[in-house]
Amino acid sequence: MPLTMSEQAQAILEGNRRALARLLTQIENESETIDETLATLYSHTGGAQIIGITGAPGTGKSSLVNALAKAYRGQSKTVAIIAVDPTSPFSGGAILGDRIRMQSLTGDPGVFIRSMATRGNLGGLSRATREVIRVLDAAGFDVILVETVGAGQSEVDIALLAHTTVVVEAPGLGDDVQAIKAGILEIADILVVNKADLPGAQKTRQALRAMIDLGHPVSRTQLMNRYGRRLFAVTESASNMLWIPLLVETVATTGMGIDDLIDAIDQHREALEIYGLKAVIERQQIQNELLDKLTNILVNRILDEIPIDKFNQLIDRVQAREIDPHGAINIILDMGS
Ligand SMILES: Nc1nc2c(ncn2[C@@H]2O[C@H](COP(=O)(O)OP(=O)(O)OP(=O)(O)O)[C@@H](O)[C@H]2O)c(=O)[nH]1
Ligand SMILES: [Mg+2]
Repeated sequence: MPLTMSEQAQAILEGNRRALARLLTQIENESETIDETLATLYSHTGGAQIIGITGAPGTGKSSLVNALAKAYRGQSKTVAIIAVDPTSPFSGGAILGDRIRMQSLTGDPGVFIRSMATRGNLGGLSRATREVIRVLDAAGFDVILVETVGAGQSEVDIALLAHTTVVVEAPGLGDDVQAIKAGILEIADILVVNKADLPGAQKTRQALRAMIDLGHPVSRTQLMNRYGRRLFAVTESASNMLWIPLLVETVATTGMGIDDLIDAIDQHREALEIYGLKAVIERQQIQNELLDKLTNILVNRILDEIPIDKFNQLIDRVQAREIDPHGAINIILDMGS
């Protein structure tokens, strides 16, 4: 017999992994029957440390996540891992590869692993990722590691969802300096040169070091302003925090440098707390989500009022240069009211 909403939330709060997995599937399928469960779980969120791990394909993100998870388990922390693949509409391949690399973690009840891929649009994936993180937070995981392939918007999305963002680079992925994208300094709290055992690691490290030294550190609040409106005021202390990305070298496959990486993540977390930025980040996330949800609802409400052929006629008229797009919007808003 299916569980009622409150039974479902209760089971998840009590650590029932099957109930948890079922809810995550419902989130991915955009099920509309879970609102009540999510509302119940929401009051139990806020305890998890959320760490984003991003970077180009094959740099060793999954191997690093695996090594980090083991290290956190060594500190008796529970760990949830989300592998997000924005480039693939099928999670099968991603799951298979990650399962193999994370094999050593399976069987440990203190670790929970989940893969997600795009079903439709990227916006849907990032919305689902946000809900999945939240449910795992409510389920009581101490650390949530979110792996995502560095691919434009999804990279920025994860930087805005995580407390700490780790950007992974590795030697041997084409021309070292060219392979490093200009935007990463904006989202990276920590830069990792993984595969430090391979030739060329030193070149990669030097290129990143030069970038950090030349770059203009961007405060977290500036980053937020760039990618979304901020409607609320922040304290001077929070807006003054300039964080220069820490550079760490690792060999994910042997565990070399993992302690340094954990140390760097801890330093970043402490800095967020000292400057009062954790609360600011959370406020920004809540605001983004409210605006995002509101936009969705209002757009759908207006579109529901308009017959599809009327909408198509407007597109025809804009294309024929009879009216401009702004004029078309005014007509739509008049029709809806
Ligand atoms: N030599 C060496 N190989 C590594 C290291 N870390 C990872 N690898 C290898 O690099 C390959 C890719 O590692 P993954 O951890 O799957 O990389 P990823 O970034 O998660 O890859 P995608 O999720 O496909 O983007 C695997 O064959 C790993 O064994 C390292 O530090 N040194
Ligand atoms: Mg991976």
